[in-house]
Amino acid sequence: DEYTVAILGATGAVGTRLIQQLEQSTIPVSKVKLLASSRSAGKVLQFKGQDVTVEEAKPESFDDVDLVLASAGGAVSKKFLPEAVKRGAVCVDNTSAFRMDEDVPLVVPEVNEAALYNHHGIIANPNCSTIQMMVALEPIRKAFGLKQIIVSTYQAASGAGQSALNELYSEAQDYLDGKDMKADIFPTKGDKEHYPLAFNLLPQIDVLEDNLYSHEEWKMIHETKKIMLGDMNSPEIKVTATCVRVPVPISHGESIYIEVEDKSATTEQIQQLIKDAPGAVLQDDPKHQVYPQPINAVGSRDTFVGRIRPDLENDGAFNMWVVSDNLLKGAAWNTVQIAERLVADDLVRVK
Ligand code: A2P
Ligand code: 11C
Repeated sequence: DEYTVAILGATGAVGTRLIQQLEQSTIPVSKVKLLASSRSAGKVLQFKGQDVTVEEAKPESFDDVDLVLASAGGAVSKKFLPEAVKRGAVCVDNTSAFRMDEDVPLVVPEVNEAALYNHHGIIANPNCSTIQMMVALEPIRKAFGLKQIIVSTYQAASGAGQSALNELYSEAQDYLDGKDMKADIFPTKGDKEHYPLAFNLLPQIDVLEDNLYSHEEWKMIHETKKIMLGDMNSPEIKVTATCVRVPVPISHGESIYIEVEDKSATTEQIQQLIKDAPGAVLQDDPKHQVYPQPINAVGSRDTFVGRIRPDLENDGAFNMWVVSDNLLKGAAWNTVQIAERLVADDLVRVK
């Protein structure tokens, strides 16, 4: 079989990577449709060296489409993906629109690929900061059990999209030129106040909710439970998160503290688990100052893990540092990887 694949949001920070990851994937593509807003209609992009004209997304755009890869924002997915499913397409959605729906699998292939068998046309790709944490922690959970996760994130500007990344660059330029920095997007587009990110840190990603957590923090808690335990409210693993935007263009960093069930676990065993884990790379050699860094992770599909060390005060507890390209494993690659599994397992059809 060959597939007609539509990329919704093809001109965005994730969309351009979806094109590239699809080009490099094992999926046999007979035709690619690049969809965006009316602003980009007529723009010419390339797929495998061929020109493809971007079209404005409409319900009819999904006639004869087999597979949709979506990253144009939650509202756009809500509007178009049910239309695509109605027309027989299977959608892998990189937005948060459907992640917590009961009949929508939320998948990191290294953790819960089997959940794909229960799809009803839409499969959700988790939030970028959740995905890289899952790649690092699932092998540890399987071997030693997990009681608690305490995570602090250092999230790159590109997580908020191409225009946000552009804002970081222009703020940095203005700062170095001695001008006032203009902030219109960070911490989050729709909010009342805006603050510069360049030469700064913003402890707000997405909106701040009434429970005093940001929505990004909420996602890390509940997506983790749905992916690892199949229940977004499971009490089995306790998770708490602090999410911070840092003036790094690409690749999220995470400081993760875990408490495992099996207190016999050693640092060496955890290092070996990471070495053997699919999608993970151990970069952990303190004697030679080797540890993951965002600038080295850009462009890689892998999740890099280092600084693994036992808590000196609590048995069965460890600290570690995890870095991955938020636009690839955190978004475009995980989405295309899910699509590859759907193709390999003959799941590109709606029940
Ligand atoms: P456009 O370039 O036409 O605005 P990012 O995450 O980098 O901000 O990118 C968002 C992506 O979503 C872009 O490709 C953008 O297209 C697309 N998009 C935004 N609004 C819509 C819409 N109403 N319909 C289809 N695509 C949209
Ligand atoms: C950020 N994690 O870095 C967000 C972006 O739920 O898919 C991804 C939002 C999402 O701003």
